[in-house]
Amino acid sequence: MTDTQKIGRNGDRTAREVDVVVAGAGFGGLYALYRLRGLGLEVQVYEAGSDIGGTWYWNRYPGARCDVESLAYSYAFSRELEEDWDWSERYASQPEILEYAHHVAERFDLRRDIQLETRVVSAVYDEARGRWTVRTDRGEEVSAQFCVMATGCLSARNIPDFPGLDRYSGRCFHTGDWPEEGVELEGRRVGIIGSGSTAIQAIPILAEQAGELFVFQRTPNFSMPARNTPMDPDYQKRAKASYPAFREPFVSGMFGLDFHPNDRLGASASPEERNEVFEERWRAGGLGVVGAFADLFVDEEVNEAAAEFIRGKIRETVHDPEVAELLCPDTPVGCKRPCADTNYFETYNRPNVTLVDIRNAPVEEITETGLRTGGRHYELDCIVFATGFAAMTGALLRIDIRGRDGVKLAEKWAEGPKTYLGLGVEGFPNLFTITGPGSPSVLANMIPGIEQHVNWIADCMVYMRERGLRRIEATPEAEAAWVEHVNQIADRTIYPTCNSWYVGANIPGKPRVFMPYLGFPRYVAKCEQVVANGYEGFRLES
Ligand code: NA7
Repeated sequence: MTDTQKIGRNGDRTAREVDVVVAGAGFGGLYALYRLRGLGLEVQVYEAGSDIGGTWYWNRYPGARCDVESLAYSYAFSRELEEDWDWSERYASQPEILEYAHHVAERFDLRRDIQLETRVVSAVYDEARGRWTVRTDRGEEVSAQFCVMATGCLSARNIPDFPGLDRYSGRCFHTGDWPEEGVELEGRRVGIIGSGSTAIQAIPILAEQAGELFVFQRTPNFSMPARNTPMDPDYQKRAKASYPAFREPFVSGMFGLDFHPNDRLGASASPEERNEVFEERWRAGGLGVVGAFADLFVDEEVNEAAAEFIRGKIRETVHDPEVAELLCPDTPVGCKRPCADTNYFETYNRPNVTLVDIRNAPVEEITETGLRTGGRHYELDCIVFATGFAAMTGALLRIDIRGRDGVKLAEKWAEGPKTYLGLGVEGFPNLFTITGPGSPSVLANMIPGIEQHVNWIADCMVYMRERGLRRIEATPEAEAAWVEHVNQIADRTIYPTCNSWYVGANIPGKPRVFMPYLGFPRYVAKCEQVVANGYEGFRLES
């Protein structure tokens, strides 16, 4: 028996009762614990990893780095925290972000309510009691009034079902589960499958470490130089002196990101003017080219101008014209997640790097000693899977979540995720999802997105407590209208036109639905309006 269980009056085991179970101790779970504990609630956090940090704990691959400026990719809830933490680079590396998560946990004494190496495996709603029974892979059971799923948007790893994988005798790793002790690659023949933003960060470093590197690319991606630099102390000081004003552009633009959105329309600019703007943003570094014009995501011609500008840069950089062409994407810019890199395209000029185009010749099999594609066998000492995640829904669906009448979340979402505001699900009372599908999540700066969600949930719990309400659930009408609205907004843009993980296209058989909500400020306004109207769209009961 664990300390989360006790003997009931009849000698049976009864689950420990808490107010809230939080699944996940990444940035969402940490802040949820801080806020909800601050309300006097008893909170139990379970974390599958052996440390806190979520995404930034698991993604330890070489080159892992955030492509949102570090000063903006940080919590805003505590002035003291803002003051006492200094970032060392414009874009923080994974170790530094993890260190920041540790600092937050120590500073606010969070660890005592977090149980590590414990995965939530099921959450079942008991309608009679109005409580959730949560079970873990350690066999523990706890009963909670609320469940807060802080399970992350990009945490359920995708390793494609390549034939023969089990007979491979070399070492293989998914970038999202990189060994903590690192991997010795010197002199080795390394293969990496994938060319998304993870691979684009890892490839330049792997190429330096490995004897030979083979990149197996199915779809090329647009990438822009990050131009990362050590943090300028004056810049950091100025930002901190008026932190809310510094953060403002990161939350007020459509994406809540440092795209530095331009109000100007590309359609009314000449080709020369457009190129000037693209060039200026390319030189500044980061993802700014994507925000070059207000119509870049809706006007195909403007988008194509940006695409051709970046293709021009790839052709200038990569010496071998055939390799350069293979690296030029033919999708609209931004339609798949845009990437920021350090020496990505330059890496293809190294003599130890080979680009293998597998668009028309998929990986046929993994053999004992390597990989076969296009009729050729590649001997490899190590295979790196940079093959992404079952984005947005994967981490939720691998938990056996059952709501009212025993309905499984997996059944409810068989045709794609359905939520109200990406916060609540009809049929699943008192269960909240942080940055869930239907919320801006991956199309916004994650940390402000998390803070906004946690604050909304905490305020909702206060509202319920003050009125003696014990149950909150999205109504079917509000949920259906929201799902339709999320898709209507996306359909006005280029987003649904390509096979991205935003639409679930990276996972065979996953329903094709655009999952994130586009427009962080509009979303925040909607959440506020829902509250102002007495939690409109939710049914509240005592
Ligand atoms: P992504 O962006 O999903 O990239 C995964 C890559 O793996 C991508 O290039 C895929 O090609 C490729 N892939 C996936 N399955 C296969 C198979 N079966 N064969 C060959 N290639 C395959 O994941 P990342 O980890 O790079 O980035 C995820 C997010 O994490 C990132 O956007 C940040 O927000 C943080 P495809 O494009 O599907 O043809």
